[in-house]
Amino acid sequence: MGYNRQQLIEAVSSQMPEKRWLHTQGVMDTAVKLAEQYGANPEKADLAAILHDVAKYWTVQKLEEVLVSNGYQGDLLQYDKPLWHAEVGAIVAERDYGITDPEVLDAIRYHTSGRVGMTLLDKIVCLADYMEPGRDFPGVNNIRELANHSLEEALIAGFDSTISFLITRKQIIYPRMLLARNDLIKQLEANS
Ligand code: DGI
Ligand code: FE
Ligand code: FE
Repeated sequence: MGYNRQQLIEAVSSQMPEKRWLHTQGVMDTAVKLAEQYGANPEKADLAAILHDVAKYWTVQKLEEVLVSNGYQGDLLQYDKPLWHAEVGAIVAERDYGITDPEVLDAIRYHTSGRVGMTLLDKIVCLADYMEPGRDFPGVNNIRELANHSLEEALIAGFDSTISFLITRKQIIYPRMLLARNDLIKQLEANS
């Protein structure tokens, strides 16, 4: 318990290859900037970003064991394994690193799929994960442009890109991501 920021950084970076740590640093910088721009708490954005991919390189067996041993009741185990590290990240942030702030834990938990009713911090961490400077996929520059004026529009473009990618690869789409995307569109309509 009681890890300070530097200790967290050491603990997290030691569990991943260099390139993933560089990605994490990009997410930290981007999430802090977005938090300042959109009026969220930058310290919370930084903390969630540090931890968001902590379990990315854990084995499938370990991820499953954490979910099962923590009595996980959701539907993730029926969906693809690349989704599991987000929920496990939130569990280990609390259990192993003493993070208690539910906003930070949720931003980690929903960073891959989003959810209906995303908080400002959820949106910032999820979007920072899409647009950090190291990301290079078709459409990423459009997402960065959209982020200058709308978190929701940028996130929708991010989810659309993931969904299109999964469709071209004939992969299963986690329904929560579709629900999160639809909810963001409703939020935009409500504000227009
Ligand atoms: O962990 P990162 O690579 O930084 O980013 P992420 O947490 O957004 O995870 C992205 C990975 O998860 C990527 O390989 C695509 C995959 N993914 C995201 N949503 C879905 C998914 N895979 C499947 N099969 N279904 C999904 O709905
Ligand atoms: Fe991730
Ligand atoms: Fe990430």
